[in-house]
Amino acid sequence: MGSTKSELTACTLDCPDGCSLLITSDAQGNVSIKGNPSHPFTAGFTCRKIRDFMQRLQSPNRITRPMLRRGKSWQPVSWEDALDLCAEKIQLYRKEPASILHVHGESVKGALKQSSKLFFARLGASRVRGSLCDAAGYVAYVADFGSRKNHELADLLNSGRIVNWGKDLSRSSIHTAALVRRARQQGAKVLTISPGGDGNGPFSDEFVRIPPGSDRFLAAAVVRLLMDNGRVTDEILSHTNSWKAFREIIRSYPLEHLAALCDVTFLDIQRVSSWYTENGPTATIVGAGLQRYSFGGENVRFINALAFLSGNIGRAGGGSYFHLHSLRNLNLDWTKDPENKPRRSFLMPIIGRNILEAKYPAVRMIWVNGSNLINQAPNIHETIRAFETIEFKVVVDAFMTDTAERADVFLPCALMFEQEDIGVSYLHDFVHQVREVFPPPGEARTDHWILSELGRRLDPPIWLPEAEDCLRASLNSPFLSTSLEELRENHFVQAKHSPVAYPGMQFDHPDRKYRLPTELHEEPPPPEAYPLRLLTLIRRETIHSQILPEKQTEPPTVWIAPDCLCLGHLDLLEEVYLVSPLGRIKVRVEVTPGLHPDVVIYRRGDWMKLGGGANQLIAAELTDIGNGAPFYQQCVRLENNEVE
Ligand SMILES: Nc1nc2c(c(=O)[nH]1)N[C@H]1C(S)=C(S)[C@@H](COP(=O)(O)OP(=O)(O)OC[C@H]3O[C@@H](n4cnc5c(=O)[nH]c(N)nc54)[C@H](O)[C@@H]3O)O[C@H]1N2
Ligand SMILES: Nc1nc2c(c(=O)[nH]1)N[C@H]1C(S)=C(S)[C@@H](COP(=O)(O)OP(=O)(O)OC[C@H]3O[C@@H](n4cnc5c(=O)[nH]c(N)nc54)[C@H](O)[C@@H]3O)O[C@H]1N2
Ligand SMILES: [Mo]
Repeated sequence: MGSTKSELTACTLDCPDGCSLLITSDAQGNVSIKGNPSHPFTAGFTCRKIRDFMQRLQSPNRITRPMLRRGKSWQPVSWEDALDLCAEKIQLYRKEPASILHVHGESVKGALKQSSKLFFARLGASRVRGSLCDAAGYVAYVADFGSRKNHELADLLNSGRIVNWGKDLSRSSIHTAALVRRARQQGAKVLTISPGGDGNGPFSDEFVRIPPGSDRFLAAAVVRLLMDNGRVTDEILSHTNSWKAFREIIRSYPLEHLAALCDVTFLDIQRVSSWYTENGPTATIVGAGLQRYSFGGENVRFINALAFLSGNIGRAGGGSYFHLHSLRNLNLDWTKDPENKPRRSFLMPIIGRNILEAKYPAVRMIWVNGSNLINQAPNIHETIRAFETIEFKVVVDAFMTDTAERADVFLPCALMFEQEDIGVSYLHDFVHQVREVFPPPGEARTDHWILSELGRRLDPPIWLPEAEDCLRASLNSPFLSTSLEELRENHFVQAKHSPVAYPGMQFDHPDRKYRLPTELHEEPPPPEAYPLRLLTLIRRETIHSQILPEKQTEPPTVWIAPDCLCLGHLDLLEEVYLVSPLGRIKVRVEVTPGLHPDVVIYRRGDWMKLGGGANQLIAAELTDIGNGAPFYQQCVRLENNEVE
């Protein structure tokens, strides 16, 4: 019998909050995971995903031995045999290194996690680019501001008004939600703009409901009103170089037309306008949902234009918040190939099509770590077809996911709390020591160990730096002043950044000026047979597709509005299918008040093999900028029986 033991570590899930954690194991072996009470940002609380994480580490469905495909079944093999086979295949394919494709997902954050990129860069293998997450929004910000920076999040406490454009505060970031709550206690007011049906009720004073994908028209309408009322000052205009072209676009749209495009009243436009011009300063929070559209980048750029032209950028209490780059505070030069070999790249949002079309050379081997790409990228069946053309497929994971299922070799990885790393966040500026609190179970190993062992088997070998050296090199950043030893001692350190982004409206373009967007595209109407928009949103209790198989027992639930037109012809007591031109999924329908009538909500990440997999229905396309995935552009219908 041991005694109670507490250890500090940090979360490496793909979540903005990146919590500092206190893990306590008692004498009976019970483990509790709590937010670190002495961490300035985590402030002693954390979310359900973490509190339940031991269930994931200890799941009976977790796989902890390497396995080799034998026809339709799997055969456990030793690490020796598994790695020898992988080495033999890499030797074969490296004659044409572009025939090897490395897919590294978004799911695990951390410095050491980046070492797989170095391994495949040294091989000269093909890589992925673009993103399934926030690329359209991110690139939109860079286009506007010249870089991607937020105010320190606590600056929300200096705001008089906060406009939340579609971030689900109740689910996606509980620490942002807590700060918004505190700001409201101090008198700030919050307006949420979204298609409704989200968890923002308790965090908002007012709402404007808009149809999906129409934010840019609402923002443009408010700008038009500001212009018409002479509210755009010369002082602000002196900080941009693209006013004339922008003004022409806005002038070419009458207010009534813009109002019709986002289905709001003149009063709504006035209301949003007052939110940006009275009782400020006004902070703008931009969610990731509204950039998952064909014109997702444009949606974000028009919102930013409104924040800028109303004088709410570059000042305390103002600012426009979006995801930051999670690795911005580290130095990752060590992940670059010293020889800088040329590499072919594949676009993540259209990866299936890209693989199928690849020639000279075709993709012959794929290595996937930290990604459930078949489940999470659009058009599952195309991605599967692409997988099937690849001769040798390796998936490093801990569960038999929709992706792992289709591998030739499955390699079991260590998970969070089972490996040392440096933790980062795409929201706050703390950098954390991540401790190995539990030894990896069975034969599970870290990605770094796996690739180091594989590299030494190659001829010529590929040597990865020791794990400690990767961590040390990562800390050698202009934003940090800590050694690895100090970080291990102190558990976290705060990177140095200005608390207000772009003070004095000095932007990061070479001429220091802000860039306004110069195009505004109208939204194509939905095809007649598919009148509803499919919003595949996050779940509160899990991250992405990391849902335990033992918990996926029900058919997926979808939510529609009480005034959804489809209710006229749908019998909810019969079987209901969610249908797009790409396929159909049997679902359970629930009605939720407040949701826009043109919307179906599906909480994403459940597995196709267990009856889920919304990406079966979603077409693989690209967003206007940034090579993101316009998941929410997808139109669908609900029906009882297949229409011939
Ligand atoms: N329909 C639809 N799909 C979407 C989106 C959407 O809006 N709509 N948005 C998406 C967004 S925001 C994102 S960020 C992406 C996320 O998509 P992915 O990056 O694919 O994320 P996960 O589903 O979490 O899959 C990660 C896998 O890595 C495994 N894993 C965990 N830790 C480790 C480790 O240390 N090593 C290795 N080798 N594996 C590990 C997990 O078990 C899991 O199976 O997909 C998105 N997909
Ligand atoms: N619990 C949990 N937390 C997570 C994650 C998770 O899987 N689970 N994933 C993390 C990751 S990687 C990401 S990217 C973030 C995503 O976090 P969010 O940005 O909150 O992401 P989504 O759920 O994709 O979409 C959020 C909201 O967008 C709104 N929305 C949809 N379309 C529109 C539109 O056209 N206009 C407006 N104004 N609003 C719209 C919807 O109302 C929805 O509530 O969350 C992170 N945090
Ligand atoms: Mo994401």
